[in-house]
Amino acid sequence: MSKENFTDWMGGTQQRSENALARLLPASGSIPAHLHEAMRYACLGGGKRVRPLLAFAAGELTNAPLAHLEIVACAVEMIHAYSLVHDDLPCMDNDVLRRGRPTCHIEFDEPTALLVGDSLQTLAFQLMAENPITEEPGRQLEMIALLARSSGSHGMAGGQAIDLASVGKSLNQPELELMHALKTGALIRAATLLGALCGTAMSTEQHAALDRFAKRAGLLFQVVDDILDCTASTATLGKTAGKDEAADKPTYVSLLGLQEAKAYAETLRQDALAALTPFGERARRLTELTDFICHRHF
Ligand code: GRG
Repeated sequence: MSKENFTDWMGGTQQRSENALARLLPASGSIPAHLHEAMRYACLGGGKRVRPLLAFAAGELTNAPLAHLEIVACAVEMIHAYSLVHDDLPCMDNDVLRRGRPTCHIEFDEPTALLVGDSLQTLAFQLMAENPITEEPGRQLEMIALLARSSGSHGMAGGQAIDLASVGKSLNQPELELMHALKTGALIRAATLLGALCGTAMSTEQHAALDRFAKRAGLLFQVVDDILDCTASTATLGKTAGKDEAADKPTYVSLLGLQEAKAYAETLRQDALAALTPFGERARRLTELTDFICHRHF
């Protein structure tokens, strides 16, 4: 178990993820150069890398090799980056700022941004299929299927569809929870489970406990995202602040009010940490990461 403090571990893991992405993305200048440049722009040099961090932290539960973790962390981050590029398009959220820089379709052009999303998504699955990612024979297909289910219409894309359909409507808490469990939660859950699946086998009980953790952590991430959207500045977030209210989108803050939303985040943090109890000291990085997700300012 590493003795590094959390800040050093997080910085080192973010750098490891950045280096792996730079290596695994199509080379700069390779044909079609404009598309490849845009793919690298969408993935490199920004973002908190929460999903890779979760994969690496969960990998500590099962002694997962770093080489396996790099592949699943990058695959999940590519799916995430594609979702941000498509989400920012004029036909969806129509945004011009992402990670403190012009969005992909502003820096490049709309058709290229569409193809960036398509290409990042397929590259993610290519990486999962072409590289060793597990110690257990026969588990690779299960891992690829998990990422596919989490990204598609029963996961992230389905959540986005519900989100687009809910503008101007008031959702109750179970409806809001379902939307976010799919839109944001599914990929966060996949990152966590995939990280652990890179290593030695878990018992059924351990798998269930990690799944419980991942679902709570995903929801916590979203509640904090809603809080930050109405309390933090555009400069701090690196993306346009206050968009949810401006777009009349249902959020935890609009449903519960700011103080209640903060209290709910704290409850989710505690529930997530309680789910990690069976893992003992091995869950140290996941515990620290949960606190980071809860208390972050961006
Ligand atoms: C277009 C299929 C499709 C899906 C889009 C992820 C998503 C679904 C939309 C993004 C809009 C949004 C604000 C979602 C809420 C939470 C979220 C995913 C925020 C962005 O993720 P961070 O904070 O971003 O991890 P960084 O830049 O740090 O990677």
